[in-house]
Amino acid sequence: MDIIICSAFCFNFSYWNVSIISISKAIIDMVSWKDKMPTNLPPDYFEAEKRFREAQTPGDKVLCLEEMISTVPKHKGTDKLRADLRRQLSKLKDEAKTLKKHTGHQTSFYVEKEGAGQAVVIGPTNVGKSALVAALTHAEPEVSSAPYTTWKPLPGMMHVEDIQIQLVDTPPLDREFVEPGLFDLIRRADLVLLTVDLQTDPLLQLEETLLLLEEHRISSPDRRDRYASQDRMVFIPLLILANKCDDENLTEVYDLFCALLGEECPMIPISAATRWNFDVLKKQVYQALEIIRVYAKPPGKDPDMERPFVLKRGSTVAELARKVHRDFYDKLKSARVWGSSAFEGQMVQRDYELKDGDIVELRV
Ligand SMILES: Nc1nc2c(ncn2[C@@H]2O[C@H](COP(=O)(O)OP(=O)(O)OP(=O)(O)O)[C@@H](O)[C@H]2O)c(=O)[nH]1
Ligand SMILES: [Mg+2]
Repeated sequence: MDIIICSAFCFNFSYWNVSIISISKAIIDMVSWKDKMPTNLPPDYFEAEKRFREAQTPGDKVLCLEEMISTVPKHKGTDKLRADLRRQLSKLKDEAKTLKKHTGHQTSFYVEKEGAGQAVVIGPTNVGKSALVAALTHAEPEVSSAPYTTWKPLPGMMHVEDIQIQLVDTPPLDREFVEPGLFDLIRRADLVLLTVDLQTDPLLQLEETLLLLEEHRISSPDRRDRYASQDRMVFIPLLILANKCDDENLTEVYDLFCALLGEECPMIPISAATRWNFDVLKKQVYQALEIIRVYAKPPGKDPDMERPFVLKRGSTVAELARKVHRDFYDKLKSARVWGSSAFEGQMVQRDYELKDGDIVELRV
């Protein structure tokens, strides 16, 4: 087993070495673009560029680069920049393909994001991660009282009101042995659901798991102030799920657990077995993802209230337009908003910040 782990590590290391060199080269190329950049790039471009720099894998970098390209205005002054970005994109796509071909084991830890956000369910063995994913989605992971049952990630979609959020069941996160690739999976996620077993020393489980994450430079934004150096740290929103809270006696245990822990992290008591408190869990997952739902209304027609557009909290009318269609983003003149605006159907500009539940009519 030691030999397998060791050779897996060496292989990983040599892969990351190559990958880090090519990613660094991509960043150096990006810096040299900066000198020639036209001044009229929108703020979205710089946000996508920031995410590009922070992205950990070629696949994630591809997504960010595509976003950057979509935000560059089309005119003579940006021709060179767009060509350079496209060249980088095709290089990174090749890299992502090579990674898929050569790292058979790691690819099972690359879970394509679907729905409004990806939440990974992590924690020590036997805390009920698989039971939770099975109870909240249509996925069918194996649930067993035997430890170390799950050995690869399994995604499922959880309905929350009118949207779907992806939950990913994962193998145990344990100091003895962690599946290679699990930390990369966590780093790519939008939300971490750290699960502990309320019936078996939850405090120790929580502390151990947070420590393991920290050792791999993963933490939550609430804990950001603790780190003098935040170099190469990834901060992902985190909720603690205190599972197996099956009856009233256990809610007392939960209260004690909260008292011991202080106000530190947002925590939800639940029971995968009885499905208790799932409504609260869903609401908090939705809030922690920091997303909003916006409903598009074609001019002169009713809004489509069945399929909302999901945007990051703080998004503007222009960002909605880009989600609807690239042409809308380019040609958008104004919009009318029902919901957060001062009066119904108020005319607003591209930079108007939308709120959850808004109905928007885009005018081109
Ligand atoms: N009483 C009780 N038992 C639960 C609950 N959730 C899960 N279990 C039981 O806990 C055991 C472990 O559940 P799993 O879902 O397989 O645990 P896991 O965290 O996925 O374990 P690994 O795959 O080994 O990491 C099973 O016997 C489940 O039936 C719960 O809410 N209450
Ligand atoms: Mg499991």
